[in-house]
Amino acid sequence: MLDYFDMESTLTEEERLLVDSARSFIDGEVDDVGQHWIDGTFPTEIIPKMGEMGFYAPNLEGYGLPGVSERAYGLLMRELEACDSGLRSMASVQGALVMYPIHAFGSDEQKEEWLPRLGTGEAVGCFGLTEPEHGSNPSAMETMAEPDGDEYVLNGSKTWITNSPIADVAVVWAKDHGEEGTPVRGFLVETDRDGVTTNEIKEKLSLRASITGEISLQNVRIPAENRLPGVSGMKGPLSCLTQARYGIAWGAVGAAADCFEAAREYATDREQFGKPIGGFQLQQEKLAEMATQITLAQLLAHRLADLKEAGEMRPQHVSMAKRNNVRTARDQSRIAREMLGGNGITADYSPMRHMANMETVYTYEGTHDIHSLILGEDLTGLQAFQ
Ligand code: TGC
Ligand code: FAD
Repeated sequence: MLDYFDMESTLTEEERLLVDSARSFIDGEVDDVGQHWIDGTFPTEIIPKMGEMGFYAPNLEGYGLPGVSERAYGLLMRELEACDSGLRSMASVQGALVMYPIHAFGSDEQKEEWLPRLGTGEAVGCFGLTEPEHGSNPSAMETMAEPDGDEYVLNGSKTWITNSPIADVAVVWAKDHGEEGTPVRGFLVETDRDGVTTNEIKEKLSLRASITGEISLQNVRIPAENRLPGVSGMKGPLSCLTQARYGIAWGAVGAAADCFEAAREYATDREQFGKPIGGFQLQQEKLAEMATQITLAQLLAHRLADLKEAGEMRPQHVSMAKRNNVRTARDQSRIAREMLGGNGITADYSPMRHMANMETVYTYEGTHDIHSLILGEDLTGLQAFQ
């Protein structure tokens, strides 16, 4: 993988081992991601294998979790997304969006019940924040939880939920009508409860090797102890997003670097006008720009890891890195596709698949625009969302 400034030499032994094991896992276990992408399927047989490898929430401690460095977690996301954004999404949702809130805000019973099973991939989780009418502004959500004796009754609908059709448990964010001001709270909802349906959203033209669905909740009764006790308000879901966005900032580097390698290899092999196309100045300029932009994104990800390790990372740092690195991957995958000519539009090569995936990655976990506004507010003190 492109490493122009030799950042790999700064990795610890543990981090290097994790990169190597992720690469050999992908080579050995992920058979044909291009075919899954065409078919619109996820290779579900690798879900427990990814658990065995310690790919879910590897940066968390306890409950059998590896507790690796934040950089190692980022590098893992990079390796997974170099294969396909669908693999990184699987790990992001399970680790950062389901296990993290249980770990950070759950009761001891919730942690003991779910973290070991989610960590091994025996159980699959999903994260329900977005609603049909409330995407970028989730604080306007309509899903509600009404207390009724020692239970809650949930009503509402969530959409665009990664893995909801195959999930055993959903972390559902809803307004708690039992509390003054109806603050947003997290609820653990087992998907086999009466009143839960999780229809799949089919025929996506992006992130095809990932399962996406809705969560419909109609008078769903859950025990009151299924509420996450440790957090109240939008801070709950938003702090999960910070963890996942950190992984995306790294993942985008992997997707872009994979496109770069495909373009470089093609440019040295493919001949036109009697010589490899890589010998023409126009193609060299594209490779030079691609390598530069990917290197900048990679350096940003490494610095973000330093800040996270030191406990100095702010959500706005993550916004800048997610925003920049995904834009880089989106732009550079398109240039790589272009360099492959007609072959570039087939699934035999990765750039167009990554390019299509990046439309989702540019949109989820806060759209590019929303991250501009988060940065704009931080830089001016003036809020421009409304
Ligand atoms: P706001 O009033 O700004 O803040 C409310 C409280 O939350 C705190 N906070 C954060 N904490 C941690 N991390 C963050 N990123 C945080 N952002 C804000 C804040 O300090 C405050 O705390 P406190 O103690 O004062 O209460 O919140 P708001 O409701 O006005 O939100 C602003 C906005 C627009 C930035 C936010 O809603 C936003 O980020 N919108 C984008 C929505 C989004 O990203 N949705 C993602 C859905 S999940 C998904 O896409 C998964 S894809 C998974 C995959 O397949 O990989
Ligand atoms: P909207 O919010 O309606 O935005 C539409 C356009 O308006 C965008 O370009 C946006 O940038 C712009 N816009 C919005 N507000 C402003 C503003 N104030 N100023 C300027 N421009 C603005 N969600 C989950 O909860 N869990 C998941 O697991 C999950 N997985 C997903 C998987 C996929 C494949 C996809 C596509 C999405 C997923 N999402 C998930 C949802 C995702 O987070 C939302 O799509 C995203 O937050 C944007 O919301 P929206 O689609 O409703 O767009």
